Amino acid sequence: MLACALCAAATGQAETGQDAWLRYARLQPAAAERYRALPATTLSLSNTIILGTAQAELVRGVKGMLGKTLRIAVGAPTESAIVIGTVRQLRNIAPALNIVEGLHGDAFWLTAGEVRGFHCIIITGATDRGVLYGVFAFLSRIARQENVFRLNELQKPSASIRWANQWANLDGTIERGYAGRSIFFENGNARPDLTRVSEYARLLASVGINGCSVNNVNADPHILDPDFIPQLARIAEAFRPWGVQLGIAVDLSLPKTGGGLDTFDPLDIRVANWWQKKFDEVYRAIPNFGGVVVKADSEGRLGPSLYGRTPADAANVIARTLKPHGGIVFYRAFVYNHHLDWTNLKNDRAKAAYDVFHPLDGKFDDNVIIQIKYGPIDFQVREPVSPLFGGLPHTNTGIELQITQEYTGQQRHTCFLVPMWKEILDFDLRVNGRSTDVKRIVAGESFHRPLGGYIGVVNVGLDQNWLGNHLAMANLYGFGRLAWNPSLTAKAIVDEWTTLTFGNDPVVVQTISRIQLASWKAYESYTGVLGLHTLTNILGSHYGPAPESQEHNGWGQWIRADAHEVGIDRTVATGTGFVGQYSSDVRNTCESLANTPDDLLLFFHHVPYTYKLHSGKTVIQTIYDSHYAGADKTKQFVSQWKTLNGHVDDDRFQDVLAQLTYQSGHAIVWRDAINDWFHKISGITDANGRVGNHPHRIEAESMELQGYIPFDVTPWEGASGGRAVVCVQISQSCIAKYRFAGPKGWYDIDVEYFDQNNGVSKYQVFSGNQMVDEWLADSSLPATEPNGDSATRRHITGVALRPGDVLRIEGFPDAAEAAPFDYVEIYPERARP
Ligand code: GCV
Repeated sequence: MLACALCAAATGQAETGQDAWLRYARLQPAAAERYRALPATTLSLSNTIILGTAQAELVRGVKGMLGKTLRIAVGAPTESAIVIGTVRQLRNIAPALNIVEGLHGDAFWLTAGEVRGFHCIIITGATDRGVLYGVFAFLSRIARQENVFRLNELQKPSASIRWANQWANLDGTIERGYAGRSIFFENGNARPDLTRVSEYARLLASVGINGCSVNNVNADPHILDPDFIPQLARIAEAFRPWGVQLGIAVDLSLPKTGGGLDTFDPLDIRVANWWQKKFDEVYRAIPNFGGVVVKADSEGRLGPSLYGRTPADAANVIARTLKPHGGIVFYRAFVYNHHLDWTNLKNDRAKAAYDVFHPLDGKFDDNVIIQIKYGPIDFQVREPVSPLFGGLPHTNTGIELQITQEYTGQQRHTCFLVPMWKEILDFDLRVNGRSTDVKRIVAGESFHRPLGGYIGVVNVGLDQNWLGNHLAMANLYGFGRLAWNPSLTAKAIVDEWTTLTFGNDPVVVQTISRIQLASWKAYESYTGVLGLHTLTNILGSHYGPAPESQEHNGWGQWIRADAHEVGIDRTVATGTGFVGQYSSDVRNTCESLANTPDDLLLFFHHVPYTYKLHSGKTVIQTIYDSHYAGADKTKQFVSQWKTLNGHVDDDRFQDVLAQLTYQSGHAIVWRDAINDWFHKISGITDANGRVGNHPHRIEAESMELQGYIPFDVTPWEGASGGRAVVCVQISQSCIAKYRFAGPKGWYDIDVEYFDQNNGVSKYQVFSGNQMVDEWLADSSLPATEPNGDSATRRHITGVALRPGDVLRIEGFPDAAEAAPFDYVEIYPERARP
């Protein structure tokens, strides 16, 4: 790998992450030697557009990895070749070939055999798209240095629906997108240059994703304007060579709000006709249009309830217009009232989806899929499986997973979600006392449904590495791989991804896999444990810590923490009754306090802080300890990553180092905010003496201030002691001083400051008259105030201090950012608290 890194440097090629896992990096000569017998020709059995793409990809991959340019041929072989084509074409040309059974839909088969007397490698599938997937699998094998000569590999996707959703707005912004502007839209139109869209489709196809809905589910009415449909057609054209079908999200009120009708009642014939006419227009422009996603009666979106109609009425009216063209309606089960009365202990948002959809089971047309978020709340760091998966045996269902890390660190934190998705997919809902795990339900197997599958909310942006964090791309890769084969282990997936993305060096693969596999639980440990959700600011950014925001509002993400107890009682016996939505087997587990697993305890039960878990520890001590352990884990990620210096290219090494370093600082912000909050509310001290006790910490407000003034941070837990300092001197810097009193030696210094997105303050740190560090607060965190979203840590190593030395922080405000900071920690080198 070192050689490869040098190679990239020598050719001046920066590793931007744009090629993601499709880098096709040159193999070392010894490894390349294993492929010397590869045929020199690739022969396509037909010249369709997708087979053309597949053949070009084969040439590109082989050229990249082996440095050889395959000869391109179409038609019948005249020499040994890598043959690509559908089964039908293969039968015509090689009737004697014994073709494997079971090649349907998007399945493919990699094999070797005689074609017209020549020994060939054969990549075939029932459809062109299957062949394309086979080509990607073949190239992946070479990249991972596996054998490609004695192949007999049949691969079938677990489910027919494997879609990406993008929440892009037509103005170019992305709802819950963390990697720049939309690749699809800008200024109310599709982008003139759709190169990134084609590249994205290539990435999707390489992991078997076959559809993509491109606009926000909070849909803009203009998406179906007559002059917008041709623009959608351009996007569909960019997708088509990669076998990705275009979908869009639509607003159900459109017939009224933009269609000239006085109603959008789905049972009004004028409304049905309106949709019919509209989608006829769409299919004229985009014959392979895939379908629509619907968000209705949810978070302020209008829906059928306005007319006393059901989601089935609404879904079916559109489904019938799409049906003749093979289109699908994805109707989202994310339907709930966000004005719930929080004072009523029986109210429970978690019950909403089942309450609305279960009574409609069997009433949806067969080209409707109910798109269900994995848990009953909203993409939290841990939730139980949505009971709705078990409540729709006569309806098609799909699972909605979130690749964009809305509640899991927004790609500023590394959080590999495949282990969580695996737990959800493997969960056995025991419907009617029989084994019914989620992966078989959404595959359509358990209830013999014709359609079903996986929908991933991705939200890639124009940033070169698509998601804004190189390591986060493992989530997109993992989503595709799981949708194809949910039985793959998280380790197998991450090892594959790492090898393709960073190369074959075992040190690299082991180290990155270790970090990735530990990252979800680490994130959970410092954000919200025991089933408390991600304790973030749910009223704004969904990013930093703000536990209080869960409570006392209509959004229903309550944790019901008071001075003595915490958690929601969702039991049938005494609580909201949510547990009753599960089958009796699951109910028996979750209804009982003793049987509920610790990691979901507070999702299902309201217990005293002193309640002892299965682990033997109390709830409160578990909260304290986990937040320390989680934050410590992120510190290890940094040191583990550092061992890869020289093993991965410098560009990505530095990018990831900066990201993990920031994460380990923000994990401390999380740790302290959540622990301080529970400490204050419960009044129970940490048995290990850490919470509220930071021996190396000097609060900014306690320093000698010149120009800086103390500032109460909101919410208070976003700053140590609830306070920070801000520089309110216009066009001047401010100073905070501290006289060091510890023993002479080498020290590390951490400065906890706030990096808002409405200014670029400068900070300088001096020991005596000597500047030891300076930096700009120039990142784009989601905050315009000092709080838990903007809190950031600067780590300064190796500062020589003697008793009496004066440490000086000088802050230079800019625009609306008043060079705020929270505290300084000074500790002997390598003894980070
Ligand atoms: C697109 C959450 C997000 C919203 C999102 C919604 C949904 O509430 O915060 O941004 O809206 O889910 O999935 O519809």
